[in-house]
This record gives sequence, C-alpha cells and structure tokens, in this order.
Amino acid sequence: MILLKQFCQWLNKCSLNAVRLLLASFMLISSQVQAQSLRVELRDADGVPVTGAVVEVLLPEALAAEYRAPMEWAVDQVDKEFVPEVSAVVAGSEVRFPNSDAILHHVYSFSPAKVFNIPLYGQGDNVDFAQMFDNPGVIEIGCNIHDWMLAYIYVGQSRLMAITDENGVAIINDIPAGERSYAVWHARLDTPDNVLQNDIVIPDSGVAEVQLQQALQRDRRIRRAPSSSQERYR
Ligand SMILES: [Cu+2]
Repeated sequence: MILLKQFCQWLNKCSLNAVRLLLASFMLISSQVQAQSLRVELRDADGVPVTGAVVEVLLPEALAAEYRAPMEWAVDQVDKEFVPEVSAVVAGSEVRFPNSDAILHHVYSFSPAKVFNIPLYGQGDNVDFAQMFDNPGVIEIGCNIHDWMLAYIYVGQSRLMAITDENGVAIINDIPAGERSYAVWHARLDTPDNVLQNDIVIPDSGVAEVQLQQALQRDRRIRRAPSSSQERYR
C-alpha cells in the first residue's frame, strides 16, 4: 500500500514536470515562429489589376528549408489549353501533366531550370508523366502541336508563395515575423527577368499590405488557331 502511494506521488510529479516541459517547448516554438501575413496588390501602368503574378517571400536558406515540404501538383490539358496557366510549386515537387483532351499533345520545356520533353500522348496514355522540379526558377511549358498553348511553373524556395487573383491580390500566410524581402514575378512584368524585389517588415501582429504598380510588356502570345479541323492532332 505504501509502495502504491509512493508510486502515485512519483507519477504525479512526473506528469507535472512533463506538462511544464511541454508548456515551455510550446512557448519556445511560439516565440520563434510568429505566423503573419503579407497582402500584395499588383496593378499595371493603367491601374488594371494584374492576375497570374506569383509573389514569394524570400527567406534565408536555413529558414526556407523549414517551409519546403514538396507539393503534389498537376498541370492539365483541357480544350487545348494548359490548366492552370500559372502554377507556383516548391522546389523538390513533382508535377504531373495529364491530358484531359480526346486528342494528342506533346508537352515540352526548354527553360534552363527544367528541360523536358513528353512526346505525343493522349488521354490515359501513361496517365501523368510526372516531372521533378528541383531548381528554383520559372519554367515555360509549351505544346509542340498547338503553338498557342503556354503555361508557366514558378518553382520557389519555400511554400510562402501565392498567385494574384482577378483583383490582382495575393495573400501569403504563416510568414515568420521580421525583416524580409519578397519577389513578384509575372510573364510580362516590364523589369529585368520579369521580376521585381522589395524589402518588407512582417509585423508580430496584423497584415503587411503592399500596393504595387508596374508596367507590363506587350502580350506576344500566339493567337489560337480556329478549331474547324477534325484532325486528330488539332
Ligand atoms: Cu497540344
């Protein structure tokens, strides 16, 4: 009976210490990671919202590595267009390229960050043809058959990325507070490498808000061919 009493006292003490330790660890984690947000609104020279721009918070390498869980992603082909047109994935992610059309596509990239080639394939052919995107950068994806088909995959250093919506707004959450910088990329941004970069202070509480205005280059996309032909490739 005495033994049991001693055991209970010991257990009680242990649990108390365990709780204290758990609480201390939690407070330590809380003080290290302040989850805050950045809201970027991008407009062109005429004040029109720019959609499809990628915003990425740039972190020091050691910190970025903590936000680098690979993503599962797919760029589909629907009605002879890539869907979505702009993607943002973390370095180390695999991207699949399913073909949802009843015709053949031939997907390729000549971009230095990822060169690949998936010769003519149809719906269900080998299904996905996943490609690994290891290196940060922007990859331009085309189709050898349909010249107007174009997609961009922005490969970032961490998951702290977002793409501007129809209002030109991108919101990134869970950013560690502090002095940071961020990059904005858009295929037609009239800056070197289509990128602009700024510093920003992410506060301990609240949202850091930025409004940007930047001219776009002329749209050089190839116009889509009329779809009158019934040929298998067109
Ligand atoms: Cu195609």
